[in-house]
Amino acid sequence: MFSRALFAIAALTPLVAAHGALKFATVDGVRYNAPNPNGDSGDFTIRAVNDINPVKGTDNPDLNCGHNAQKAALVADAQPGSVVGFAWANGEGGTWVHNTGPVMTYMASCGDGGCANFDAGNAQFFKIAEQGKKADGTWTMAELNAGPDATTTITLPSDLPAGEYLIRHELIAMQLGMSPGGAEFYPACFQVRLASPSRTAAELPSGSNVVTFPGGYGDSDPGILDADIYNPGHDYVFPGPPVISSEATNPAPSDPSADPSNPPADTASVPSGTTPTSSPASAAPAPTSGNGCGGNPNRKVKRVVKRIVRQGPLITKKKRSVAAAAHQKRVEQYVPTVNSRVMRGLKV
Ligand SMILES: [Cu+2]
Repeated sequence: MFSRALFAIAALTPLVAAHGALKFATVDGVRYNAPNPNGDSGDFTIRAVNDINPVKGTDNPDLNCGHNAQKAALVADAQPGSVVGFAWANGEGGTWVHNTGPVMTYMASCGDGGCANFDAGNAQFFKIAEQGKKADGTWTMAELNAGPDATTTITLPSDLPAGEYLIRHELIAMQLGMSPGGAEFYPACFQVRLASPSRTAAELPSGSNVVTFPGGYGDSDPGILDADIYNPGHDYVFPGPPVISSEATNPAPSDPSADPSNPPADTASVPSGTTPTSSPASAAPAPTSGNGCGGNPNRKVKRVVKRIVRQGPLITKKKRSVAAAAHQKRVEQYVPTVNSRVMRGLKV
């Protein structure tokens, strides 16, 4: 009994550090803490989740707002064009570890009843921002690796009807995304009240701009199943609907960097002040040895990962944590070798 308990703790500890949850959001610099995962859901604006593990599978009901997400009692005040930041923590409240994959943000009207009573299963989500791979080859998600309170930021649209909205913010950690079912989804829902729009338009997006979760993604969609995710020359394709067009989320036509035929990956990114200052030598994805399931897997790792992922849907939750621990051990074993080769410019 005793040794079994010890084994369980030993097996779980690195996993706790490897995954995580939304830690807080900011609106124009005002901070709104998220409830602790599994903790008191109390008076918050962010919906409480009860698990720091990733949501797996695009038909999973928890793809909506996270594991067993509970409605929050409060809403945060926001303005059209407000800058909203998101900080993620690992399972111990420390720095987020994953660095490969998209950061996407959706909104949905909570309707006349307000967000405190709103069932997100019915939410008509439209995408307001997608942030992926940057010109230097690193991902926006990696900015979260800078420290425990590092944020990524987006700008709210300026032309939505006034009212209460769910902001569904999502990281997809893609380090296992080269195999079916490997993508790790981390969704979180933040309840805001949006003041009157700064421009007239004030209609909710509709039609093909709108999706539900689950429903908005498929397991083999580009950007969710992506064999080339670690290929430096690979153009990442975001899953889900297009980003709605608005002054706030698209560069004005006069912007010389704007190219309508090739929208920038960092559509709604604004400087957050927490971007790590990186030397040119660190332009490649940061080595993540000891960081749980991150890193640049080589073929051997890919094979192991493939096998584990294949087992995923068939095995029980308990067995899954054992399989994940085995996967992690193997990744930790191989990633330092692969990274050191990558750093020295050798073939992997
Ligand atoms: Cu993880």
